[in-house]
Amino acid sequence: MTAEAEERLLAGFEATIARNDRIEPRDWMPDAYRRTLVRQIAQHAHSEIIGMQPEGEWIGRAPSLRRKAILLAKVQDEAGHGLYLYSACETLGVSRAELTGLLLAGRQKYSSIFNYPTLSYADVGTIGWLVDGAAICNQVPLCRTSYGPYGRAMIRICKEESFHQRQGYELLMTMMRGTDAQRAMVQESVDRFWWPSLMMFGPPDAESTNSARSMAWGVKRNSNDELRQRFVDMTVPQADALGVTLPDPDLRWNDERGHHDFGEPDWEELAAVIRGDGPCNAQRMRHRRAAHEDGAWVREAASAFASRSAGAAASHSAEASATLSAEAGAR
Ligand code: FAQ
Repeated sequence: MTAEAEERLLAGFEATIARNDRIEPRDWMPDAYRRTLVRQIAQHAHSEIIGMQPEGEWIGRAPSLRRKAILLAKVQDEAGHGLYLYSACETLGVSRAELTGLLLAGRQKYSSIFNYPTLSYADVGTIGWLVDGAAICNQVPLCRTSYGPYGRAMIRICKEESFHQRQGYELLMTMMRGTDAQRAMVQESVDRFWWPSLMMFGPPDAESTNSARSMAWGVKRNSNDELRQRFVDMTVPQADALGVTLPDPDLRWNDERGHHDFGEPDWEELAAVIRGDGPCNAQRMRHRRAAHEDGAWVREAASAFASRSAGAAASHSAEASATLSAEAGAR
């Protein structure tokens, strides 16, 4: 392609972004835009699939049939979110198998939050309330992301995440109306998950290496710090209604800013978890690898079935066209 032709394509791409229109899979896009999308969407997809582990551990230990059914449905929804996101990524020319390979080789990431253990059943409620709550804050603006397939996947995901958040809140509210031991279990769980939930939004803006470019392209619509603030402002009244304390002595309303002030998360801890040194990184990856290996026969069977069906369809259509030509010849 000539440099002039490429400039024309780039100008068209930039005009689409400036109009806030969507880029679609067959549109021309700069390689760096494609790479950014693959990086972010794949990381998001891997997070949904690895995110099934911490809560999944409690399916067999749910305290009632009702709670078991709710938890099963939630964990299954997360698998669905992963699949929509892998499909969105496939429209950029990279297959789910390749993305899984990159995750297993440690060349792609997943969210830090899933590297923390779930120590009590209250954690199921806290994950719903805080982790899905943070996910919603982060993901509602992504419904307006500049890449069409990602934005459309996010609409459905956000509806389901809102439902998950209410489910978690309802579970915690039920426990808070129970015994002293149940209330203490909720508080202990909130104490452990509060700071890691704030870290889900990524490093502070000044250290966020991708934000400026992603925001200029309309991939991200808000900065990490803006969304973190939105989450804190949204969550404080919910904590009051629930009757739990958020473990931050610096947390207070600031009249002048019209927002809550809050303490600094431990950014060293986030860096360590992203590096692979969090409490459960090794366990999560071990489990993901084992699940991938155990699933090999399903992938083989599905591929064999697909190629047999494709072969049958091809010979059926060859037979049909031979019949048509024979009939045409006879006429
Ligand atoms: N964990 O320059 P930035 C869920 C990495 S889904 C791990 O600020 P960016 C549903 C980042 O990749 C949760 N790594 O990066 C659910 C980058 O490294 P790279 C997942 C992190 O992309 C609920 C480097 O640090 N959600 O919860 C994290 O502009 C319950 C520098 O960071 C999404 O993926 C982190 N927390 O902003 C499921 C949402 N933060 O890639 C089950 C979509 C940063 O250059 C149960 N993603 N890093 O090597 C996003 O919005 C963005 O990618 C951010 C990071 C905001 C996560």
